Amino acid sequence: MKTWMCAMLMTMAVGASAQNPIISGQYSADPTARVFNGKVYLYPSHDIPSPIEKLKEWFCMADYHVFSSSNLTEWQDHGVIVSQDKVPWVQDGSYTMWAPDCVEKDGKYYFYFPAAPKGEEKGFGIGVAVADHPEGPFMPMWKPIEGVHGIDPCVLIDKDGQAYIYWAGAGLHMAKLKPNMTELASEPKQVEGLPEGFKEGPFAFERNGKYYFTFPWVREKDGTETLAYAMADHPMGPFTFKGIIMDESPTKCWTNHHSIVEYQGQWYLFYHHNDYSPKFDKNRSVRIDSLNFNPDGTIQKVIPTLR
Ligand code: FUB
Repeated sequence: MKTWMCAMLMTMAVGASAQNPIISGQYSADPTARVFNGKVYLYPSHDIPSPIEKLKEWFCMADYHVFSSSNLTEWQDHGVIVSQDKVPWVQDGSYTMWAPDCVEKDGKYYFYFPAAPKGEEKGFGIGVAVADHPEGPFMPMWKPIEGVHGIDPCVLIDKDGQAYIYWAGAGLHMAKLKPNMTELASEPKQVEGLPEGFKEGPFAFERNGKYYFTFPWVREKDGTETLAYAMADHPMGPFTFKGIIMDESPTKCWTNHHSIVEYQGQWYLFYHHNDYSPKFDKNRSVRIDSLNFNPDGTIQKVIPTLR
């Protein structure tokens, strides 16, 4: 039996787990964790073994699930919230529902997700689906956000209510969002002050008046992704590079992708490795570890908990 099949059967029987990886019964990647209504909601990508030849060795994702937990141990799967065949602008059968984000503004939940748009041979757009509750039902907009070409959206809402969107295209980009959360309010700007090397998966957050811009970073030729960060006094920088949050994956998963959230007084790093699919790193699984800050606001390195 293939490795992934064994892993799926085993974890389906086990159900929710207190150990890493935290989601069982399906592959999960690119986890964005958000605290809504006193619970942690987890919006990951959903890796599947590809049903089409073209993607047999690549990422393959047809939909998104959302999970919630109040103790970070037992996770409830609320089921599919958005799927490729229900989004009017997404290319049929493209399996490109990559890393998402979800934020709340004025009682509405905005789910941001990248996918391949209809009529385009290459490239990604970023769309929005809107709901009244964090678990949906989410209603996708008719078209992707104009002016945004790329993957891995992250949205930060500042204390004054201004929302910013960050994404990965050719480089990492950022722009202001209009109050409707679905249109840009400023021209996209490249994020500067970051080191050389491949970067994607931006995640921005605020703590004690400092803005953290965190991102997967390949620091060495032929290396895999580390997680790294920069800091600023404003959501759009200028950012100063600070260092590494997590080293390359011990399981040799080429990608890592993360989010950072405070819950009940403790900060956590959500990220992924390929624990359930050691031989194929495009079938990943979400993990959590505690994350701590130094008194000057810099981040202490996180060592992945193996189990
Ligand atoms: O999950 C597909 C892609 O892999 C994501 O968009 C990247 O951040 C990487 O995790």
